[in-house]
Amino acid sequence: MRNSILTTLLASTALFSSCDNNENNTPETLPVTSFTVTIENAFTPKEFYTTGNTGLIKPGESESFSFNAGTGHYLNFATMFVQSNDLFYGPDDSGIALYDADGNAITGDLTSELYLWDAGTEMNEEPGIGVNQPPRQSDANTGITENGTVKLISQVNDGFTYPALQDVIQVEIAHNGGTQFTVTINNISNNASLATPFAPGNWVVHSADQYPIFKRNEASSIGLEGLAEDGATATLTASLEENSGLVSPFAPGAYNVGTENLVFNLNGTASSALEALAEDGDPSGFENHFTTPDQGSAPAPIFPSQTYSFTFDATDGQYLSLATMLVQSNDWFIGGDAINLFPNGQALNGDITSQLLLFDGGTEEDEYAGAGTNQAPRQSGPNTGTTETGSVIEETSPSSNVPNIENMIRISITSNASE
Ligand SMILES: [Ca+2]
Ligand SMILES: [Ca+2]
Ligand SMILES: [Ca+2]
Ligand SMILES: [Ca+2]
Repeated sequence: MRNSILTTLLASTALFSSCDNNENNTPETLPVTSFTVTIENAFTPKEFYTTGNTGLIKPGESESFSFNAGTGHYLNFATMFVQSNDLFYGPDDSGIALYDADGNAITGDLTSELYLWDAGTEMNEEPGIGVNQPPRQSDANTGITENGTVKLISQVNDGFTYPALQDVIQVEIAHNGGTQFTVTINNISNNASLATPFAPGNWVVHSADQYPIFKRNEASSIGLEGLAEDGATATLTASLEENSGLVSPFAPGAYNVGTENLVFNLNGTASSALEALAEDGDPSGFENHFTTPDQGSAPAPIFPSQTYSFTFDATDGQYLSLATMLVQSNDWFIGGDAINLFPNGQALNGDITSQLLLFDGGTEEDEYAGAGTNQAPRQSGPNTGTTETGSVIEETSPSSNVPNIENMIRISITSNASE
């Protein structure tokens, strides 16, 4: 109570004195300015986690691709059976789970999970013979339009005989440790009843109940049509790339206003309060928090386009420090380290995103963002992960899928007139 009376007295004194004559200001009569800070999750929503391409794989050749993936992730891919009109090899529409029910990475031969699919976009001709199949057609997208749906070739009665899948394609997956996998597609069709190249294709890592390339018994997308008829992947690639990438919430965080940063000590050891904030999004060890999204009524993380906001009073000579966990990490947080609230004596106003940095709390070993088993969305409980005995440092080399700060978060500050 005494504090608030004092503040009011100082504020009114300040108002009068600033009206009178600024040169008479003493530290006790500095104007009090009210600030509102808004923190917005600026990630662009994405449907899938990561994606890439495969090239032409001729009989006897192989191609490998690598990616990071976490529990809950699935692999999907498609590559054309070139000696056909619109057939392709790939897993079922919902993909292949990359971890088993116990959370162990899958490894080994995936061939038994593959199928030969008919995209339903071009009338089938006899494989290896048809004049509208890529080795013989006059141009791309040549053939009789089918207006069908994507079906297993075993459910298409076209009267033709196809080489046994296991004589044509063999796909293996290796777990390289951590969250990294390598998939190898082997074209073994040299000794099959019909040898065929595999055309350039697409792969994508996604979540459960997603159908990034096609859906069984539904019409093919334009992108899949290009892949399946001509190995023309540009459209599907553009669509998958636009819809793939890291997306992370930000967790409830902490701030302080004063002459020094009481939230984190750059190059110092993290406090237990900061450790909980950075590893588990728990700011309860700090005096000042922002916990409830403006769009909600209870403490929660903010998802893309959601915001936290908080208001405080400050006087010239004071600084704002804050921290909010990048949830798809082990102990990374985005922070402001003593942001001057009165640069050149003027109250700070506007977008101050450029004053934020990504920090590593130095308390837990880092995994690939969005995939690590010990990161908040996937870990078995708080404070789970390999202990790191480091300092709070700026994280200048995060995993390659982490966007620039301005594509993750936006922070603005509004200063109101003196009270
Ligand atoms: Ca067809
Ligand atoms: Ca064709
Ligand atoms: Ca770390
Ligand atoms: Ca952890």
